[in-house]
Amino acid sequence: MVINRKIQTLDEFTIQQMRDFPNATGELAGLLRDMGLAAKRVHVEVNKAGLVDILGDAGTMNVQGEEVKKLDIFANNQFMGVLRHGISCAGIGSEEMDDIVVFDDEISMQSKYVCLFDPLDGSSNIDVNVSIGTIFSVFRRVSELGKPATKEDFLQKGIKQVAAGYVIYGSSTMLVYATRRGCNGFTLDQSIGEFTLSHPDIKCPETGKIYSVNHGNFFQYQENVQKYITACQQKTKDTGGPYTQRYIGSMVADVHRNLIKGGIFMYPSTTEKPKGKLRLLYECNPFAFIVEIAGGKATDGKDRILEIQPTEVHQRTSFFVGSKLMMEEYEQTK
Ligand code: P6P
Repeated sequence: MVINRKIQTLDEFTIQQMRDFPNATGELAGLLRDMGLAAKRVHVEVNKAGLVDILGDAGTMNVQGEEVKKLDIFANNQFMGVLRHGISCAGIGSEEMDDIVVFDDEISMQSKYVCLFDPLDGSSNIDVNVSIGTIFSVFRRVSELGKPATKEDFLQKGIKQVAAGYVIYGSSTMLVYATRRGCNGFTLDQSIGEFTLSHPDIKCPETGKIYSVNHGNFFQYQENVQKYITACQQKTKDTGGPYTQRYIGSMVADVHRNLIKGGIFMYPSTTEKPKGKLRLLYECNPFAFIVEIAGGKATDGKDRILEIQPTEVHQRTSFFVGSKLMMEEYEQTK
């Protein structure tokens, strides 16, 4: 019987992926579905956030008499909650939590995976209605199953990720995730309340004409970075340009646009932030994995992001990510 599935939901897609791997236990597919469920709940709140008068500011009571939580705390609780109550995750690391949170119930301790996430990146942009996002990274544990997850499970090189993804709460809400089998995008169809496959097999264009960087920090950047930015500004039709500068100040939105259209995103180290601003484990590693799977590159300005050995959960790094040829042009700028 041929079933004509024009619209494939995230759940159907992850189950199909399992069918292609008969020995798969379904834990990773289950974890990804859990992330999709939390994302739908966050989507609802993010899209109400504009109605502050009804909802009230964080810390106040809303019209229903419920305490209004800051959206990033709300998002954190949603993602941590679905993972804690699922059967696929032994613990989490979050931008909102000082240290890792180990799930020490029997079922969670048997789980193969741990997850790190930034539950709501760019949340300062909510008040001005700019797109924001969730970023997540999944590792297979290195510690013994049946026992509590350990710090070593989280401090693995990015190359060891089994999956990584993000949710962008924008003009539409999309969930994009990558495994070694490819990178796929799902758009939330609110008429059925499901993420549906809208961007199959995403490939990052080998080159592009968009460069994304905060020009306000220009004179704090290292000389080679300044030279590359100036070269971008000097591009003409004859030298592969002209380039356009696009910087939203919300990493998920900037990197998503460049992943789809081609481009380079840079958050270099500065004199004020010599180690960079962005977090390695739950911002740069996941995007580096996603963009590499899609054919792009990601470095800290010198070394491949995915080869960096983490030493702490919240460590920062400088970050360059995007189209392969644009990244190589940057790397050749001395
Ligand atoms: P700046 C948002 O606060 C964030 O963490 C990323 O989403 C974004 O790319 C970056 O900081 C923007 O930082 O210093 O340019 O405002």
